[in-house]
Amino acid sequence: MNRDEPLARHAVTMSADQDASGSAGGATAASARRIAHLDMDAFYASVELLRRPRLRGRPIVIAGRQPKVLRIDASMRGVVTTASYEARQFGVRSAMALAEVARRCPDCLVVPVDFDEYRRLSRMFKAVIRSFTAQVEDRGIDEVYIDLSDTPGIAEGRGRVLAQRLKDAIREATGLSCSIGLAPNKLIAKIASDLEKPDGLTVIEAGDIAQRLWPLAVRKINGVGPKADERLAALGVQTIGDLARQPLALLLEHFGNRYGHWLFEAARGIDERPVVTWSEPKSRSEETTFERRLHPQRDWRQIARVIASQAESVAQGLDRRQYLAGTVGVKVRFDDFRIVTRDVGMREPNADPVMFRRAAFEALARVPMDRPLRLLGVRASALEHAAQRLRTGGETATSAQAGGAPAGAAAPKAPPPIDDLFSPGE
Ligand code: TTP
Ligand code: MG
Ligand code: MG
Repeated sequence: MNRDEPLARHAVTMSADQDASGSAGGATAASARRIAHLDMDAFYASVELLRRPRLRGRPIVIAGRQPKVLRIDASMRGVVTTASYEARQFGVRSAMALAEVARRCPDCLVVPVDFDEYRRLSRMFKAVIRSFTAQVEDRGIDEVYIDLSDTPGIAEGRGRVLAQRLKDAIREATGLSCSIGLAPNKLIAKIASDLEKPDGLTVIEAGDIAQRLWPLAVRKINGVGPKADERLAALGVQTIGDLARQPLALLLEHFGNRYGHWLFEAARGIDERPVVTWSEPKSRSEETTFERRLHPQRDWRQIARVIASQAESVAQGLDRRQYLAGTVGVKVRFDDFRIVTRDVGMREPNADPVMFRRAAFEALARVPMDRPLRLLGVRASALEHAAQRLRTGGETATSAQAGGAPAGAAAPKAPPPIDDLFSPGE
């Protein structure tokens, strides 16, 4: 098989969106659950202070890519990723413009961002948590949900003992502090972890809801954004307690069926979402960036070869993991950085390299090739697990079988002529 020599970079991605409303692990009774939300304190800033101990105690913000630490000045552009707690005393916050920081806190220092280091510490603290239990749901670089219901020691001191052990182990391994909220579900745990930051440990049980949650602003509920907050304020609802006093009918009238019901339950601290320890992949893709520009006509054979090989490889990667795709598409980036994508729906979800190749060529034929290009990619989406399709009685049982030769998929639409130029194994 020909190599596609001018490759600069080649990337394979299986990307997943975590879906916390899935049905995994819903067996435990809601009342019995002990769910922790753990969030690192001033995460990027705290990581920077680990290696710049002389800055401890000073107001700092993390922003920009400049080579060194600078004193804030009103001419600086950009926004704050996070601020140390010392800087927060001046009202400095995430997402604030540096010019505004200069006004509020003229002594603030600006430390450059180093994502690699934050990712390294993120992996480190999550590994510590996983040494306690595998029931961990990743929620981003500095936070997780943990289902501690079955973790040994959870019964001691309403769970405080175990939560403190977690905090101590993280501090020992990383030098960083975190805040933990421990509650019967994710909704309350998330609110709780924020109540005593930094270095907090807050336990809320079902019986504490009225006393602990109801005095708080409705905005503290993760899921009440600025718009909902505004509309609730118009109804005279400021606190979670105010919300709990609203009749269901009124909430349904103003917020619709889904969100209205959700608000009604949230105010009462009801949330049955499980801690999801794995995430269902949503797509798989391969992309290749070329060192030289490819001409849409002169380099057509190479373009076709790359697309064919990417399509086959994406299909094989899915097949190995027993996934089927309902959609296959291509991505083209032209030399002016314009990106065009085109998707083709499969008649039946499958992971058949031949079908993928045809679909990818069909998609490619829809891309107006009016310029030289720099990147080609194939992406499969609308994924489903082969086993799921068998369970739900998908008629294409044969195409869903793992590992075997692809079979039984519906007859393809007429493929573009280029398709037959490149049979597998050329
Ligand atoms: P957060 O956990 O929201 O904030 P934090 O850890 O800095 O502070 P807290 O003690 O209140 O938890 O976000 C985690 C990191 O994500 C934060 O350190 C920097 C980054 N981040 C941004 O880059 N932009 C933002 O707007 C926010 C909110 C966070
Ligand atoms: Mg944090
Ligand atoms: Mg966070």
